[in-house]
Amino acid sequence: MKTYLNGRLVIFSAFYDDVYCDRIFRKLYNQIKWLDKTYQNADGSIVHLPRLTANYGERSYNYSGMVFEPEPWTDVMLELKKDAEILGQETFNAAVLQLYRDGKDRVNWHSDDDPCVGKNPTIVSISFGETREFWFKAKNGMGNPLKLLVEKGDVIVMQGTLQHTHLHRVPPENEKKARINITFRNVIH
Ligand SMILES: O=C(O)CCC(=O)C(=O)O
Repeated sequence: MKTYLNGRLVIFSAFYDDVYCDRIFRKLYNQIKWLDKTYQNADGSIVHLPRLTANYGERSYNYSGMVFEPEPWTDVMLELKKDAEILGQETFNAAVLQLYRDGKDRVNWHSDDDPCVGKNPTIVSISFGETREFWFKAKNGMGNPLKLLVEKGDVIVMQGTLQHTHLHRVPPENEKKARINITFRNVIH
């Protein structure tokens, strides 16, 4: 276990072994109802998110003025949620999933400070598949950005004020295979 950013970012490296990771990756890849979401630019053009996404759990997830209705928990998701709740010391009622199909897929700088998860949310992030860079930078521009390499089976706990003080991203990279990330969240309103 390693901590960063004043202990608000905790990484449990290789929490799951390779055999488990490969089995869970295949199940999630095949069972999750992956969505190719689009949004409209200011000029009216339709843009595809540069990754596939899904929402699971008991509560709808509300961000950027859009509401995403969840699919019900699957057995695999419930299995992972149990671990996430132990590591995060929190109960979770929602999950956001990302499927990066290759190195071109990415998520740009943002923070998971959506009002629906309240102040100082604990978010537990679990990754399977390809290793990808995961960057953090302070919203006030202080200090150097932090680059981590997240591998399959790693579990990251983000907590305290982190979502209010920092942004994170998964940048595009060359020649990458697929990666799946799940973030467990507690929606309070
Ligand atoms: O893929 C990741 O590791 C991060 C995903 C993420 O930032 C998000 O779901 O908000």
